[in-house]
Amino acid sequence: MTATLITVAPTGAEHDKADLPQLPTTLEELVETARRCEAAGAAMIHLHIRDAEHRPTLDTGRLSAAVEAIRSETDLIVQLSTGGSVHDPLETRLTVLDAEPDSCSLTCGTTNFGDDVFLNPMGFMSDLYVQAQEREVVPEFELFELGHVAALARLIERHGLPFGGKVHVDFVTGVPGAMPGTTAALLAGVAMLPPEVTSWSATGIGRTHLPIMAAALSAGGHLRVGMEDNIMYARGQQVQHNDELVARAAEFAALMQRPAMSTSEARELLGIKDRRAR
Ligand code: KMH
Ligand code: ZN
Repeated sequence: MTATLITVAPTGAEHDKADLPQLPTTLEELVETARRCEAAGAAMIHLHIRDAEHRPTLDTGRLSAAVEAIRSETDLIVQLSTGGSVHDPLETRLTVLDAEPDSCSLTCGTTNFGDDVFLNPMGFMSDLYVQAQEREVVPEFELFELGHVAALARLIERHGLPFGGKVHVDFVTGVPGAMPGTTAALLAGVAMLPPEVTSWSATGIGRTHLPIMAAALSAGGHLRVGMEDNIMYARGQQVQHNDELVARAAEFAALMQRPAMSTSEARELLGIKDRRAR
């Protein structure tokens, strides 16, 4: 059994700062979150950023500033979301790569997203795939549906392996209207993965957070946690800081004899290019 990659997704694009003041949205809060989550056992951060009014934005200047600040203050792998919010146009989502992250998310198909639709047509996925290859950014393939596994296989067949030669996927389960956050659905997805996949992780939205963590650990997968996905630590107890979720994941992984992976092990696992200043 290998060690466990823990990714923290601290913010997302859906929660409102006004309802959840502890949600990290400013650059200072994101850097502080990154530091504490690294200390608690995270090796990668999946980042969405906000504007001065705490609204989701894909502004290149702000994205670059966040990438640079987290890269200089921590050793975390910095993954930028190219999903943004459901309201972001496809062309703007492609500009995320201009901020030169280590990794980017790449969702493998359109999906229900609560009452909204999260749009990812094949042409957009192909463009993002090829641009990530050209810019030496490692994609993490987000799978919200079983059909997304088939779309991933098509992308690999069309364009070859991603930069770095590894294929890492993340099952995002439990989004209302998409793949449920159940062990059965997760294992069905794992069974369908194409042979090129070298590692997988999983997250469960909301109350599926813990059951999916347990299922992923027992099936050899890695973990994503964070307030983007889940804001409740336990019944009636809101998460106060993302490091609580990372610490719990690290504890659980250690108990399962699969302790949290170091950042250097994670860089190796994912085939990340070293962009750190020396
Ligand atoms: N905010 C969702 C619409 C990603 O980061 O790539 C999309 C999302 C996936 O969170
Ligand atoms: Zn995201």
